[in-house]
Amino acid sequence: MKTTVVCGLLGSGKTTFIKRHFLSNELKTVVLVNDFGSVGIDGEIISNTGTETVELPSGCVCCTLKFDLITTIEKILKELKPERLVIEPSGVASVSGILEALEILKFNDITVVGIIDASEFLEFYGSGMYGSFFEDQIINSGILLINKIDFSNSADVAKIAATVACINPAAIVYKTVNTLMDSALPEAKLKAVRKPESSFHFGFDTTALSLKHGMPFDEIENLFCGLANGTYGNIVRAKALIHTNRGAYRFDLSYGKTDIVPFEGGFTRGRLVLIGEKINRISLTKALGMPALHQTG
Ligand SMILES: Nc1nc2c(ncn2[C@@H]2O[C@H](COP(=O)(O)OP(=O)(O)OP(=O)(O)O)[C@@H](O)[C@H]2O)c(=O)[nH]1
Ligand SMILES: [Mg+2]
Repeated sequence: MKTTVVCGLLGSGKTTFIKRHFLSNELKTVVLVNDFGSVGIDGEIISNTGTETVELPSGCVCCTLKFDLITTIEKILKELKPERLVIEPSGVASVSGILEALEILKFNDITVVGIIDASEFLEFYGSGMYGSFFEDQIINSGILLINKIDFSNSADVAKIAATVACINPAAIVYKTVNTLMDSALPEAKLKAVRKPESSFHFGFDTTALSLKHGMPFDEIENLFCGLANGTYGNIVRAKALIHTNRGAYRFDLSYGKTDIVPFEGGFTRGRLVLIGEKINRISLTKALGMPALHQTG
């Protein structure tokens, strides 16, 4: 069985990549998603395209979830018998932690695709605010996409490419918009798992709220403005699937930038998931006029 691990920081484009590259594949594919919220949204987005999707509940795969990851994969192999397994870890997970779990399972046909958000990388990498996250990602990625270059300029993209080449000269690098590559995915099998010099763990807080049908579109749009400008805490990422009074929409906020797109296909219940620091749940639930569905942290 072929295994592809698609890793990258929150909102870099992992789900976009999976939707674009694996869903019309001739191989029987199962996607394992480990989203950051307790009621993940990515699983629903991918399964909506008709692909078998399994969700691994939120958490840090490098720590407590390693055992869960192994048992979930064993179950997938037994029950679904895929020819290809695609894993999307959460945007705060350690890819080497996941690869160690795959080593325990004795997987030997693994490709790691690392997605980098070109609009944020230089600031985040330069400031060191994400510890060894990027080193962990880049040293283990056979293929690297410098994505969201439409939000960046060519000088910065060149700087990112040079930085990445210094950390992992062997990686095959693409510069992309919406993870669109100008060629088919090349062969780049992982030879050995590499651990960064130091480990990392993020102390982010997550919240999930359920949203009722028919909520006014404008209210949700305003809410996302508030989420982007700090009204509800330092929100680094927010995702929602909502049945608004104008139809079903996906709202997607990543480091201050919001995407709002109509959502084709059904989903069970409207919901909003957030990750960040000092999330102000009281004002958030008040703004929505809704009780909290689930809260962590
Ligand atoms: N402008 C622009 N937007 C992009 C690009 N790639 C992805 N996006 C958008 O960025 C948002 C986040 O993309 P996702 O694919 O959900 O990112 P992700 O890495 O799966 O996010 P998490 O799983 O939450 O960590 C979505 O609204 C995408 O449509 C790009 O190259 N340019
Ligand atoms: Mg995703």
